[in-house]
Amino acid sequence: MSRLVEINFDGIIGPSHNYAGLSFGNMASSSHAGETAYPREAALQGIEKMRHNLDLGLAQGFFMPLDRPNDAWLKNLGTTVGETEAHLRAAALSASSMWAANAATVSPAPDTQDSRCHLTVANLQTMPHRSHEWTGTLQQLGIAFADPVHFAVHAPVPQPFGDEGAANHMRLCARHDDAGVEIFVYGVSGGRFPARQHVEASKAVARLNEAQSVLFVQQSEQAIAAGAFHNDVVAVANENVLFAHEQAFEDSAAFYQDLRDRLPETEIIEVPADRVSLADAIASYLFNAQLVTLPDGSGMALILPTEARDNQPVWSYLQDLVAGNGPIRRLCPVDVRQSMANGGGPACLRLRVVADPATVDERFLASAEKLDMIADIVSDHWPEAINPGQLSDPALIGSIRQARTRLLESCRLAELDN
Ligand code: SUG
Repeated sequence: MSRLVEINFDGIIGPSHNYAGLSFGNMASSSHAGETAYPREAALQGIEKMRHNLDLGLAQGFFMPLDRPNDAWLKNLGTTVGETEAHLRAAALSASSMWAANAATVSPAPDTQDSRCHLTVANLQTMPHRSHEWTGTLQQLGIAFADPVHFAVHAPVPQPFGDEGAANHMRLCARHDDAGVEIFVYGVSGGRFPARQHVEASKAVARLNEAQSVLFVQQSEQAIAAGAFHNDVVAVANENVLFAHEQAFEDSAAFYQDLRDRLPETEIIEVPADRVSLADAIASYLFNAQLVTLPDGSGMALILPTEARDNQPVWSYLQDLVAGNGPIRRLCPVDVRQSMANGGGPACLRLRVVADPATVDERFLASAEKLDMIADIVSDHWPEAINPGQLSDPALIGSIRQARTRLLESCRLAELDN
Protein backbone atom coordinates (compact mmCIF):
# COMPACT_ATOMS: atom_id res chain seq x y z
CA MET A 1 0.00 0.00 0.00
CA SER A 2 1.30 3.40 -0.97
CA ARG A 3 2.00 5.88 1.84
CA LEU A 4 2.58 9.38 0.51
CA VAL A 5 4.45 11.65 2.88
CA GLU A 6 6.49 14.80 2.48
CA ILE A 7 10.19 13.92 2.39
CA ASN A 8 12.65 16.78 2.71
CA PHE A 9 15.86 16.09 0.80
CA ASP A 10 18.66 18.36 2.01
CA GLY A 11 21.72 19.13 -0.04
CA ILE A 12 24.74 18.03 1.99
CA ILE A 13 26.96 21.12 2.10
CA GLY A 14 29.97 20.37 -0.05
CA PRO A 15 33.66 20.60 0.90
CA SER A 16 34.24 23.61 -1.39
CA HIS A 17 31.76 25.90 0.44
CA ASN A 18 33.11 29.44 0.16
CA TYR A 19 32.09 33.09 -0.08
CA ALA A 20 32.98 34.30 -3.55
CA GLY A 21 30.15 36.85 -3.89
CA LEU A 22 28.78 35.20 -7.00
CA SER A 23 25.07 35.95 -6.73
CA PHE A 24 24.18 39.47 -7.76
CA GLY A 25 20.81 40.39 -6.23
CA ASN A 26 21.38 38.11 -3.23
CA MET A 27 22.30 40.54 -0.44
CA ALA A 28 23.96 37.98 1.83
CA SER A 29 26.18 36.63 -0.95
CA SER A 30 27.31 40.15 -1.85
CA SER A 31 27.86 41.34 1.69
CA HIS A 32 29.95 38.31 2.73
CA ALA A 33 32.05 38.23 -0.46
CA GLY A 34 35.70 37.56 0.25
CA GLU A 35 35.20 36.35 3.82
CA THR A 36 36.60 33.07 5.09
CA ALA A 37 34.06 30.23 5.02
CA TYR A 38 34.07 27.14 7.22
CA PRO A 39 32.97 24.15 5.11
CA ARG A 40 33.23 21.60 7.93
CA GLU A 41 31.15 23.68 10.28
CA ALA A 42 28.73 24.48 7.44
CA ALA A 43 28.13 20.81 6.62
CA LEU A 44 27.77 19.89 10.30
CA GLN A 45 25.17 22.64 10.71
CA GLY A 46 23.24 21.18 7.78
CA ILE A 47 23.45 17.67 9.22
CA GLU A 48 22.25 18.98 12.58
CA LYS A 49 19.21 20.50 10.88
CA MET A 50 18.41 17.15 9.29
CA ARG A 51 18.81 15.45 12.66
CA HIS A 52 16.48 17.98 14.24
CA ASN A 53 13.80 17.31 11.64
CA LEU A 54 14.23 13.56 11.91
CA ASP A 55 13.73 13.91 15.67
CA LEU A 56 10.45 15.72 15.00
CA GLY A 57 9.34 12.54 13.24
CA LEU A 58 9.63 14.00 9.72
CA ALA A 59 10.84 11.98 6.74
CA GLN A 60 14.30 13.12 5.71
CA GLY A 61 16.55 12.48 2.74
CA PHE A 62 19.72 14.03 1.33
CA PHE A 63 21.62 14.63 -1.87
CA MET A 64 25.34 14.31 -2.36
CA PRO A 65 27.43 17.40 -3.15
CA LEU A 66 28.37 17.69 -6.83
CA ASP A 67 31.86 17.11 -8.19
CA ARG A 68 33.75 20.39 -7.84
CA PRO A 69 35.62 21.93 -9.59
CA ASN A 70 33.46 21.10 -12.59
CA ASP A 71 36.27 20.27 -15.04
CA ALA A 72 33.88 19.36 -17.86
CA TRP A 73 32.30 22.81 -17.70
CA LEU A 74 35.70 24.50 -17.72
CA LYS A 75 36.75 22.29 -20.63
CA ASN A 76 33.74 23.50 -22.62
CA LEU A 77 34.98 27.00 -21.89
CA GLY A 78 38.39 26.04 -23.27
CA THR A 79 40.20 26.22 -19.96
CA THR A 80 41.17 24.38 -16.79
CA VAL A 81 40.94 25.12 -13.10
CA GLY A 82 44.65 25.89 -12.95
CA GLU A 83 44.66 28.30 -15.88
CA THR A 84 41.35 30.07 -15.70
CA GLU A 85 40.48 33.50 -14.31
CA ALA A 86 39.46 33.84 -10.68
CA HIS A 87 35.74 34.40 -11.31
CA LEU A 88 35.41 31.29 -13.51
CA ARG A 89 37.44 29.25 -11.05
CA ALA A 90 35.11 30.31 -8.24
CA ALA A 91 32.09 29.48 -10.39
CA ALA A 92 33.50 26.03 -11.20
CA LEU A 93 34.19 25.36 -7.52
CA SER A 94 30.94 26.66 -6.02
CA ALA A 95 29.18 24.37 -3.55
CA SER A 96 25.87 25.97 -4.57
CA SER A 97 24.09 22.65 -5.17
CA MET A 98 23.64 22.57 -1.36
CA TRP A 99 20.52 24.70 -1.97
CA ALA A 100 18.40 21.78 -3.04
CA ALA A 101 15.27 23.93 -3.30
CA ASN A 102 16.80 25.01 -6.59
CA ALA A 103 17.49 21.50 -7.84
CA ALA A 104 14.12 20.85 -9.46
CA THR A 105 10.41 21.59 -9.38
CA VAL A 106 8.39 18.72 -7.98
CA SER A 107 4.77 17.92 -8.80
CA PRO A 108 3.67 15.02 -6.61
CA ALA A 109 1.57 12.14 -7.92
CA PRO A 110 -1.83 13.37 -6.64
CA ASP A 111 -1.41 16.54 -8.75
CA THR A 112 -0.41 15.06 -12.07
CA GLN A 113 -2.18 13.67 -15.08
CA ASP A 114 -0.43 10.30 -15.08
CA SER A 115 -0.41 10.01 -11.26
CA ARG A 116 3.37 9.86 -11.11
CA CYS A 117 5.58 12.28 -9.22
CA HIS A 118 7.31 14.53 -11.75
CA LEU A 119 10.57 16.37 -11.19
CA THR A 120 11.92 18.89 -13.70
CA VAL A 121 15.55 19.77 -13.06
CA ALA A 122 16.19 23.53 -12.95
CA ASN A 123 18.51 25.11 -15.50
CA LEU A 124 19.60 27.89 -13.10
CA GLN A 125 20.88 29.76 -16.12
CA THR A 126 20.86 33.28 -14.69
CA MET A 127 23.91 32.81 -12.48
CA PRO A 128 27.00 31.32 -14.18
CA HIS A 129 28.11 29.42 -11.06
CA ARG A 130 24.71 27.72 -10.85
CA SER A 131 24.16 27.21 -14.60
CA HIS A 132 26.30 24.05 -14.62
CA GLU A 133 24.63 22.31 -11.67
CA TRP A 134 21.91 20.69 -13.71
CA THR A 135 24.01 17.89 -15.26
CA GLY A 136 25.07 16.53 -11.86
CA THR A 137 21.60 17.10 -10.42
CA LEU A 138 19.90 15.28 -13.29
CA GLN A 139 22.24 12.32 -12.82
CA GLN A 140 21.53 12.16 -9.10
CA LEU A 141 17.76 12.59 -9.31
CA GLY A 142 17.74 9.93 -12.01
CA ILE A 143 19.18 7.48 -9.48
CA ALA A 144 17.20 8.58 -6.42
CA PHE A 145 13.88 8.54 -8.28
CA ALA A 146 14.63 5.81 -10.81
CA ASP A 147 11.39 3.88 -10.31
CA PRO A 148 9.44 4.64 -13.52
CA VAL A 149 6.15 3.47 -12.05
CA HIS A 150 6.21 6.28 -9.50
CA PHE A 151 8.52 8.98 -10.89
CA ALA A 152 9.40 10.89 -14.04
CA VAL A 153 12.56 13.01 -14.00
CA HIS A 154 12.78 15.63 -16.74
CA ALA A 155 15.79 17.46 -18.17
CA PRO A 156 15.77 21.25 -17.70
CA VAL A 157 13.75 23.57 -19.89
CA PRO A 158 15.98 25.05 -22.56
CA GLN A 159 17.68 28.41 -22.30
CA PRO A 160 17.09 31.32 -22.47
CA PHE A 161 14.15 30.73 -20.13
CA GLY A 162 15.46 30.90 -16.59
CA ASP A 163 14.18 28.30 -14.15
CA GLU A 164 15.22 28.20 -10.48
CA GLY A 165 13.22 25.17 -9.38
CA ALA A 166 11.07 24.68 -6.30
CA ALA A 167 12.19 27.97 -4.72
CA ASN A 168 9.52 29.59 -6.91
CA HIS A 169 6.89 26.90 -6.55
CA MET A 170 4.33 26.33 -3.81
CA ARG A 171 1.70 23.69 -3.43
CA LEU A 172 -1.55 24.16 -1.53
CA CYS A 173 -3.68 21.14 -0.68
CA ALA A 174 -5.88 19.82 2.12
CA ARG A 175 -3.27 17.18 3.02
CA HIS A 176 -0.02 16.22 1.34
CA ASP A 177 -1.56 13.14 -0.23
CA ASP A 178 -4.54 15.04 -1.71
CA ALA A 179 -4.55 16.74 -5.10
CA GLY A 180 -3.12 20.24 -4.78
CA VAL A 181 -3.08 23.60 -6.49
CA GLU A 182 0.42 24.35 -7.72
CA ILE A 183 1.56 27.95 -7.70
CA PHE A 184 4.34 28.96 -10.02
CA VAL A 185 5.78 32.34 -9.02
CA TYR A 186 7.75 34.19 -11.68
CA GLY A 187 9.47 37.55 -11.90
CA VAL A 188 9.22 40.13 -14.64
CA SER A 189 11.52 42.78 -13.32
CA GLY A 190 13.51 43.28 -10.17
CA GLY A 191 14.61 46.86 -10.53
CA ARG A 192 18.40 46.77 -10.44
CA PHE A 193 18.41 43.00 -9.82
CA PRO A 194 17.63 40.17 -12.25
CA ALA A 195 14.30 38.35 -12.17
CA ARG A 196 15.68 34.79 -12.16
CA GLN A 197 12.43 32.87 -12.73
CA HIS A 198 10.90 33.49 -16.15
CA VAL A 199 7.22 32.92 -16.84
CA GLU A 200 7.96 30.87 -19.99
CA ALA A 201 10.04 28.52 -17.87
CA SER A 202 7.33 28.24 -15.21
CA LYS A 203 4.75 27.36 -17.86
CA ALA A 204 7.07 24.82 -19.47
CA VAL A 205 7.72 23.15 -16.10
CA ALA A 206 3.99 23.00 -15.37
CA ARG A 207 3.44 21.26 -18.74
CA LEU A 208 6.39 18.88 -18.38
CA ASN A 209 5.25 17.98 -14.87
CA GLU A 210 1.68 17.41 -16.10
CA ALA A 211 0.40 19.46 -13.18
CA GLN A 212 -3.36 19.71 -13.45
CA SER A 213 -4.32 22.66 -11.28
CA VAL A 214 -1.90 25.54 -11.66
CA LEU A 215 -1.71 29.27 -11.02
CA PHE A 216 0.98 31.56 -12.40
CA VAL A 217 1.64 34.44 -10.05
CA GLN A 218 3.96 37.37 -10.49
CA GLN A 219 6.42 38.07 -7.71
CA SER A 220 6.47 41.75 -6.77
CA GLU A 221 9.15 43.81 -8.39
CA GLN A 222 9.63 45.52 -5.04
CA ALA A 223 10.46 42.19 -3.37
CA ILE A 224 13.10 41.24 -5.96
CA ALA A 225 14.58 44.74 -5.81
CA ALA A 226 14.79 44.44 -2.00
CA GLY A 227 16.80 41.20 -2.32
CA ALA A 228 14.13 38.46 -2.55
CA PHE A 229 15.84 36.76 -5.48
CA HIS A 230 13.55 33.73 -5.04
CA ASN A 231 9.92 33.60 -3.89
CA ASP A 232 10.86 31.37 -0.96
CA VAL A 233 12.54 34.38 0.64
CA VAL A 234 9.11 36.05 1.06
CA ALA A 235 6.56 33.20 1.12
CA VAL A 236 6.16 29.56 2.10
CA ALA A 237 3.23 27.15 1.95
CA ASN A 238 2.36 23.88 3.59
CA GLU A 239 -0.82 21.87 3.06
CA ASN A 240 -3.67 24.43 3.31
CA VAL A 241 -1.57 27.27 4.78
CA LEU A 242 0.10 30.08 2.87
CA PHE A 243 2.45 32.22 4.97
CA ALA A 244 3.57 35.27 3.01
CA HIS A 245 4.77 38.82 3.33
CA GLU A 246 2.30 41.53 2.38
CA GLN A 247 4.64 42.70 -0.40
CA ALA A 248 5.52 39.29 -1.82
CA PHE A 249 3.26 39.35 -4.88
CA GLU A 250 2.51 41.94 -7.53
CA ASP A 251 -1.27 41.49 -7.17
CA SER A 252 -1.93 39.65 -3.89
CA ALA A 253 -5.69 40.28 -3.87
CA ALA A 254 -6.23 38.60 -7.25
CA PHE A 255 -3.91 35.73 -6.32
CA TYR A 256 -5.61 35.08 -2.96
CA GLN A 257 -9.02 35.15 -4.64
CA ASP A 258 -7.93 32.63 -7.31
CA LEU A 259 -6.43 30.42 -4.65
CA ARG A 260 -9.55 30.44 -2.47
CA ASP A 261 -11.68 29.68 -5.52
CA ARG A 262 -9.55 26.60 -6.21
CA LEU A 263 -9.11 25.51 -2.61
CA PRO A 264 -11.73 26.97 -0.25
CA GLU A 265 -9.99 25.57 2.85
CA THR A 266 -6.90 27.73 2.17
CA GLU A 267 -5.70 29.72 5.19
CA ILE A 268 -3.62 32.76 4.31
CA ILE A 269 -1.36 34.27 6.94
CA GLU A 270 -0.16 37.54 5.51
CA VAL A 271 2.51 39.34 7.49
CA PRO A 272 1.89 43.10 7.36
CA ALA A 273 4.78 45.34 6.37
CA ASP A 274 4.10 47.52 9.40
CA ARG A 275 4.90 44.55 11.68
CA VAL A 276 7.82 43.16 9.65
CA SER A 277 9.38 45.27 6.93
CA LEU A 278 10.49 43.68 3.68
CA ALA A 279 14.06 44.51 4.71
CA ASP A 280 13.68 42.65 8.04
CA ALA A 281 11.97 39.72 6.33
CA ILE A 282 14.89 39.41 3.92
CA ALA A 283 17.63 39.98 6.50
CA SER A 284 16.11 37.44 8.93
CA TYR A 285 14.87 34.91 6.33
CA LEU A 286 11.63 34.59 8.31
CA PHE A 287 9.88 33.08 5.27
CA ASN A 288 12.75 30.82 4.34
CA ALA A 289 11.50 28.58 7.08
CA GLN A 290 10.39 25.02 6.60
CA LEU A 291 6.68 25.09 7.37
CA VAL A 292 5.93 21.51 8.33
CA THR A 293 3.03 19.46 9.64
CA LEU A 294 4.09 17.75 12.86
CA PRO A 295 3.34 14.03 12.71
CA ASP A 296 2.13 13.96 16.32
CA GLY A 297 -0.98 15.92 15.33
CA SER A 298 0.02 19.04 17.25
CA GLY A 299 -0.25 21.35 14.22
CA MET A 300 2.38 23.04 12.11
CA ALA A 301 5.88 24.21 13.01
CA LEU A 302 8.25 26.70 11.46
CA ILE A 303 11.86 25.52 11.25
CA LEU A 304 13.50 28.93 11.18
CA PRO A 305 17.03 30.27 10.93
CA THR A 306 18.32 31.59 14.27
CA GLU A 307 18.58 34.97 12.50
CA ALA A 308 14.75 35.17 12.74
CA ARG A 309 14.95 34.75 16.51
CA ASP A 310 17.64 37.41 16.71
CA ASN A 311 15.58 40.00 14.82
CA GLN A 312 13.39 41.85 17.31
CA PRO A 313 10.39 42.80 15.10
CA VAL A 314 10.38 39.34 13.50
CA TRP A 315 10.56 37.43 16.78
CA SER A 316 7.93 39.61 18.39
CA TYR A 317 5.60 38.98 15.41
CA LEU A 318 6.25 35.24 15.65
CA GLN A 319 5.52 35.17 19.39
CA ASP A 320 2.13 36.72 18.70
CA LEU A 321 1.55 34.30 15.83
CA VAL A 322 2.03 31.15 17.91
CA ALA A 323 0.13 32.61 20.86
CA GLY A 324 -2.94 33.01 18.62
CA ASN A 325 -5.22 30.22 17.61
CA GLY A 326 -3.80 29.73 14.12
CA PRO A 327 -2.38 26.62 12.43
CA ILE A 328 1.28 27.47 13.22
CA ARG A 329 1.88 26.26 16.77
CA ARG A 330 5.59 25.91 17.19
CA LEU A 331 8.84 27.76 16.37
CA CYS A 332 12.10 25.83 15.97
CA PRO A 333 15.18 28.00 15.33
CA VAL A 334 18.10 26.12 13.75
CA ASP A 335 21.65 27.33 13.20
CA VAL A 336 22.57 27.29 9.52
CA ARG A 337 24.65 30.47 9.64
CA GLN A 338 27.32 29.27 7.23
CA SER A 339 24.72 28.75 4.52
CA MET A 340 22.79 31.88 5.52
CA ALA A 341 25.85 34.00 4.84
CA ASN A 342 25.47 32.99 1.19
CA GLY A 343 21.71 33.64 1.21
CA GLY A 344 20.54 30.08 1.89
CA GLY A 345 18.20 29.42 4.82
CA PRO A 346 16.58 26.21 6.10
CA ALA A 347 14.09 26.09 3.21
CA CYS A 348 16.75 26.70 0.55
CA LEU A 349 18.66 23.67 1.77
CA ARG A 350 15.85 21.25 1.07
CA LEU A 351 13.81 19.87 -1.80
CA ARG A 352 10.33 18.68 -0.85
CA VAL A 353 9.12 15.50 -2.49
CA VAL A 354 5.75 14.01 -1.58
CA ALA A 355 6.20 10.30 -2.20
CA ASP A 356 6.17 6.89 -0.58
CA PRO A 357 9.68 6.50 0.92
CA ALA A 358 9.61 2.84 -0.14
CA THR A 359 9.69 3.98 -3.80
CA VAL A 360 12.83 6.14 -3.36
CA ASP A 361 16.36 4.71 -3.62
CA GLU A 362 17.11 3.93 -0.01
CA ARG A 363 20.66 5.31 -0.25
CA PHE A 364 19.22 8.84 -0.28
CA LEU A 365 17.07 8.40 2.83
CA ALA A 366 18.36 9.55 6.21
CA SER A 367 18.40 7.74 9.53
CA ALA A 368 20.08 8.84 12.75
CA GLU A 369 22.87 6.30 12.17
CA LYS A 370 23.50 7.45 8.60
CA LEU A 371 23.67 11.07 9.71
CA ASP A 372 26.22 10.09 12.36
CA MET A 373 28.27 8.34 9.71
CA ILE A 374 28.09 11.34 7.35
CA ALA A 375 29.03 13.70 10.19
CA ASP A 376 32.12 11.56 10.90
CA ILE A 377 33.23 11.77 7.25
CA VAL A 378 32.67 15.52 7.24
CA SER A 379 34.62 15.94 10.48
CA ASP A 380 37.51 13.90 9.10
CA HIS A 381 37.67 15.18 5.52
CA TRP A 382 35.96 18.55 4.95
CA PRO A 383 38.37 21.51 4.88
CA GLU A 384 38.13 23.54 8.03
CA ALA A 385 38.35 26.94 6.35
CA ILE A 386 38.43 28.34 2.81
CA ASN A 387 39.16 31.88 1.77
CA PRO A 388 38.28 32.62 -1.88
CA GLY A 389 41.92 33.67 -2.37
CA GLN A 390 42.96 30.05 -1.79
CA LEU A 391 40.78 28.50 -4.49
CA SER A 392 43.67 28.08 -6.92
CA ASP A 393 45.65 25.96 -4.46
CA PRO A 394 46.04 22.46 -6.01
CA ALA A 395 46.32 20.86 -2.56
CA LEU A 396 42.99 22.36 -1.50
CA ILE A 397 41.36 21.23 -4.75
CA GLY A 398 42.73 17.73 -4.19
CA SER A 399 41.32 17.61 -0.67
CA ILE A 400 37.90 18.84 -1.86
CA ARG A 401 37.70 16.01 -4.39
CA GLN A 402 38.99 13.44 -1.96
CA ALA A 403 36.44 14.47 0.69
CA ARG A 404 33.51 14.01 -1.68
CA THR A 405 34.82 10.66 -2.90
CA ARG A 406 34.98 9.41 0.69
CA LEU A 407 31.39 10.47 1.26
CA LEU A 408 30.17 8.80 -1.94
CA GLU A 409 31.94 5.57 -1.01
CA SER A 410 30.46 5.54 2.47
CA CYS A 411 26.98 6.17 1.12
CA ARG A 412 27.45 3.44 -1.53
CA LEU A 413 27.07 6.07 -4.24
CA ALA A 414 30.46 5.79 -5.91
CA GLU A 415 28.64 5.59 -9.24
CA LEU A 416 28.18 9.39 -8.96
CA ASP A 417 31.95 9.78 -9.16
CA ASN A 418 32.41 9.91 -12.89
O1 SUG B 1 21.37 31.08 -5.80
N1 SUG B 1 23.66 31.69 -3.21
C1 SUG B 1 22.44 31.04 -3.67
C2 SUG B 1 21.42 30.93 -2.58
C3 SUG B 1 20.23 30.10 -2.99
C4 SUG B 1 19.12 30.17 -2.02
N2 SUG B 1 18.06 29.34 -2.42
C5 SUG B 1 16.76 29.60 -2.24
N3 SUG B 1 16.32 30.80 -1.94
N4 SUG B 1 15.93 28.66 -2.45
C6 SUG B 1 21.86 31.76 -4.89
O2 SUG B 1 21.87 32.99 -4.90
C7 SUG B 1 25.98 32.37 -3.37
C8 SUG B 1 27.30 31.77 -3.83
C9 SUG B 1 28.47 32.68 -3.64
O3 SUG B 1 28.32 33.90 -3.64
O4 SUG B 1 29.61 32.16 -3.48
C10 SUG B 1 24.77 31.63 -3.92
O5 SUG B 1 24.85 31.04 -4.98
